Amino acid sequence: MSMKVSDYVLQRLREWDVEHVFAYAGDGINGLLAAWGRAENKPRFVQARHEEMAAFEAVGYAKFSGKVGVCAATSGPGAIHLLNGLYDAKLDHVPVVAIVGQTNRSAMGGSYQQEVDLLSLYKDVAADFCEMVTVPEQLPNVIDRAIRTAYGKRTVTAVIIPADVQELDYSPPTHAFKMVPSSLGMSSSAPVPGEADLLRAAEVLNAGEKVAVLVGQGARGAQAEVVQLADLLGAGVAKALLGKDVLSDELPYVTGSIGLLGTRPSYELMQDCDTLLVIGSSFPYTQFLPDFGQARAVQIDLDPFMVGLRYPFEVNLVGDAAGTLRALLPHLKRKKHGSWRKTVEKNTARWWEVMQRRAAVDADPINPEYVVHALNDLLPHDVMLSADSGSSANWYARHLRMRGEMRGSLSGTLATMGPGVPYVIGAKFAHPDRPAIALVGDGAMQMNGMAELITAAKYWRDWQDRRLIVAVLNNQDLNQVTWEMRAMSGAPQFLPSQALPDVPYADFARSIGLDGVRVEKPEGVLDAWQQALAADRPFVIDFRTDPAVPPIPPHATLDQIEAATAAIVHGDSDRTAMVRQGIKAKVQEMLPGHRHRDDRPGAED
Ligand SMILES: Cc1ncc(C[n+]2csc(CCOP(=O)(O)OP(=O)(O)O)c2C)c(N)n1
Ligand SMILES: [Mg+2]
Repeated sequence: MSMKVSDYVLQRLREWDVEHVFAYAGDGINGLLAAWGRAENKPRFVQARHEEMAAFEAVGYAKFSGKVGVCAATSGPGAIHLLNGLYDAKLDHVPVVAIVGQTNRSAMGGSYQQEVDLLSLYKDVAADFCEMVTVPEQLPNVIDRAIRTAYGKRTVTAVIIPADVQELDYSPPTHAFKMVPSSLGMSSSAPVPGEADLLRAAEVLNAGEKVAVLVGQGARGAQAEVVQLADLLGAGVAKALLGKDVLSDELPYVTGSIGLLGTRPSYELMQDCDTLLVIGSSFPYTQFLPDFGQARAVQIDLDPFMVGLRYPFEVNLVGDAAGTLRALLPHLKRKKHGSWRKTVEKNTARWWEVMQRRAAVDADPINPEYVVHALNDLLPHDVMLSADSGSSANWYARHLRMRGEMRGSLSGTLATMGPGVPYVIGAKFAHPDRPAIALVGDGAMQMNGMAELITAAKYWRDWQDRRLIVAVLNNQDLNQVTWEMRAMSGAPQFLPSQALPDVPYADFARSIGLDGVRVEKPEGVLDAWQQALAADRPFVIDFRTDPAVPPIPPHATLDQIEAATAAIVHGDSDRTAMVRQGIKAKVQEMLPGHRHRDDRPGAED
C-alpha cells in the first residue's frame, strides 16, 4: 500500500520526536485520523474536550517539557477554537505547532461549508510561519520549517492541509527545478555577545552600588550563573511571573514576584536600586521598574526582537542567558555586601512574615490566602503548578515559595482565563511521574476546567504518578475583576456580570470517577490538601473562599484606595465583609516587624 500524505505527516512528526498531539476530530482532518489508525496512534492522539483546551494542553506540554507542543483541529470551527490557546503560546514565547484541516481544494473560493480563510485568520498568530500544503512534494519541508521555526523563534507556527490533500499518495520532492528538499533536526544554539559589548555591560554593573536583577523565563537554565552574579554584586533578585520557578525562594535575597501581582520587596528593590540587570524577561509593566534616570540598566535576552524595550537600557546584550553570564562574570568586580543587600534581605524576610500573617486572618468562610499559603509546607519537591487568571494568580505569585525542582506557570502575557486545568494535563503528558496542582477560580473552572476534568478522567490511569489536583477557589464571584472595578473606577460590584452560580465541583469530579471534597471551614484546609496529595487519582478540592479578601497591589496608591472607598459609598453588595477584610489585611502590614513603613508619596502600602 502506498503512503498517503497523512501517513507521511505523522511519520515526520515521529521523526521529530513528537510523542503527543493534543487534538479534536472533524472531517477537515479525517484523512489524518485514518492515518493515526494505521500508525497505531503514534504520535499519541490526546483528545481534549474543546480545541482551545487542546491548544492550552500543547502550551502546558511545551512549557513544562521544553519541547514543541503540537495540536491539531479540523477546518473552520476547529481552527477557530484553537486560536486563544495559540495566542497564549505566542505571547508567552512557547513553541507550538498547529496542524489544521481545510476544505477540499476543489471547493476553495466557493463559500463552501466550513470554509474559512485560514491563511488570513492565522496570519497574525502564526506570523512567522503559516503555510498551506497543496501538493505532496511540499512535505517534509513545510512540517520541518514549522517545527524548526517554532523552536527557533519560540513561537506559534501553523500547517494547513486541505482534506483531499491528506488523501493523496505521498511523493517526495525530487532533485529538480522548483523543488524544495528538507532535512531533519537542528542543533541547539547559545549565542554569546562580543567582548566589547560584554565590557560595556560590565562597566555599568561595576559602577553601581545598589544592583537589582530581574529574571524571567529566559533565565531558566542559568540558575547557577544568576546566583554567582547576585553574590558577586551583592544584588537582590526579583522574578517576573513566568520566571517564578527560575530561582529558589529560599535564597534570602530573592524578593519574589514583581508587578501588580508581585511582592512589596520586589517593588522596593526597583524603587531604590541604582543599577538594573534584566535577564530573559519581557516583563511589560514599566511602572514597576526604576524611574527613568534613576538606574543605569543592562539587558540580556536571546531575542533581538525583544531587547531594548520596556526600559531605556544602556546596553542590550543579545545572547543566551547562561552563556552570556558566564562570559560576563569574569569582568565583574566583587562588591561588599553592605547595607543594600541587608535591606533587600530584611525587606524580603519581613514580606514572608506579612504573608504568613495575612494567611492567618480569619475570613468568611475561608481565607483564600490561607488555602494557598498552607500548601507551602506540603508541596512535593518536584510538583508542577499552574494558576489560572483571576485572584488565584495573586496568591500563586505572592504566597507560594518555589524550591527544589518545582515548576510553575500560568498565562503570563495573554492572561487568559481557562488554561489552569489544561496546562497541568499537558504537564502530566510531559512528566507522568510528577504530581501536578492547578489553582483555579470558580469562573475559570466553569469556563473550561470542568469540561477538561473529563479529559483527566479519560487519561489518568496512564500516568505513573496519578496525582493531578485541581483546587477551586469557589468565591462565587469573578473576583479579580470585581476588585479591579473597585480599585480602578470606583464602581460598585455589578452583580449581573460578577456573581457566579455555586457548583458542586467535587461532586462532579466524583461523578466522573475522580475524587474530591468540598471544604467549608478553615480547619478542613490542611486535611483536604493532604487527602488530595495522598489520592490515587485526580482530585478536586472545592474551597469555599471569601471574595472580600483584597488582592492589595504592592504599590497600592491613595487614588486606588479612594476609588475603592467610593464604591463602598455607592453601595456594594458585599461591602461590609469587604471593608472588614480590607482593614484586617492592612493591619497585618503594620504589626511589629513593620517599623520601616514606606513614607514615599505614592508608595502607600
Ligand atoms: C478569556 C478571558 N475572559 C475574561 C477575562 C477577564 N478576567 C480576568 S480574571 C477574571 C475573573 C476570574 O474569575 P474566577 O475564575 O472566578 O477567579 P477569581 O478572581 O474569582 O478568583 C476575568 C473575568 C480574561 N482574563 N480572560
Ligand atoms: Mg471566582
